[in-house]
Amino acid sequence: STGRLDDEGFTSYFGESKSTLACALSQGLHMRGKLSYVLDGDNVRHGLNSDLSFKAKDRAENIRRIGEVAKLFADAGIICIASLISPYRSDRGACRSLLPEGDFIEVYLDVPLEVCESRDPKGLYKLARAGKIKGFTGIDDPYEPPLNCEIVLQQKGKDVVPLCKMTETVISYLGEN
Ligand code: GGZ
Repeated sequence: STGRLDDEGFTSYFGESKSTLACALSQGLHMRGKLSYVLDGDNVRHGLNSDLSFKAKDRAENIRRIGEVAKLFADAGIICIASLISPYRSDRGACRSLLPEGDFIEVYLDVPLEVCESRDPKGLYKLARAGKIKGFTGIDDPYEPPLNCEIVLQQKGKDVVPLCKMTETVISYLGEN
C-alpha cells in the first residue's frame, strides 16, 4: 500500500526486505510471462497459520505447512515464493526434501541485525529489546544461517544492493537452471 514504482517498473516498499524482495520478484516474473505466487510468513500467519505461535515447534509447523502449500503450487506449475524467516536449518532442510532435487531454491537475504533493527518498520525490535516480545529472532531467539544455499544476497554496510539487482540475480538463476 505504501508502494511506488521505481525506474524499472518495480514497486518499492519501505520495510522488511524479505517481503519486499518477494513482491518485486513476483512482479519481475509476471513481466516475463511466468506465473508465481507469494506466500509471506507474516500474512499466512493471519489465516492458514493463525493457530501458531513463534515457539520453535510452531515455527517448524508454520514452515512445514508453507512448504506443503508451495509443493501444491509447484504441482500446478506455479513458482511459489515463500518469504519467511525460517530461522532453523532443520525446518528449511525438511522443506527442501519435500520437493524434487533442484526445485527448492534457498535464497538467503543476509542483512546485519543492526540494519534490520534500524529499519524496524513495525517497531517489533524495540518491543523485543524492551522484553515485551519474547523469543524474537535475532534478539533472544537464534537465526541459523544456511551453510549451503543456492543464492546469497548480501546487504552490508554502504554496499546496498538495489532491489532490481537482487530480483535480477534470482530471475537469472531461475532461467539458467
Ligand atoms: C520473529 C516475529 C516474532 C518473533 C512476530 N520472531 O517483520 P515481520 O514481523 O513482518 O516479520 C516477522 C514475522 C515472521 O513470521 P514468519 O512466519 O516468517 O516466521 S518463522 O518463519 O520463524 O515462523 C515479524 C513477525 O512475524 N514476528 N513475532 N517472535 N518474528
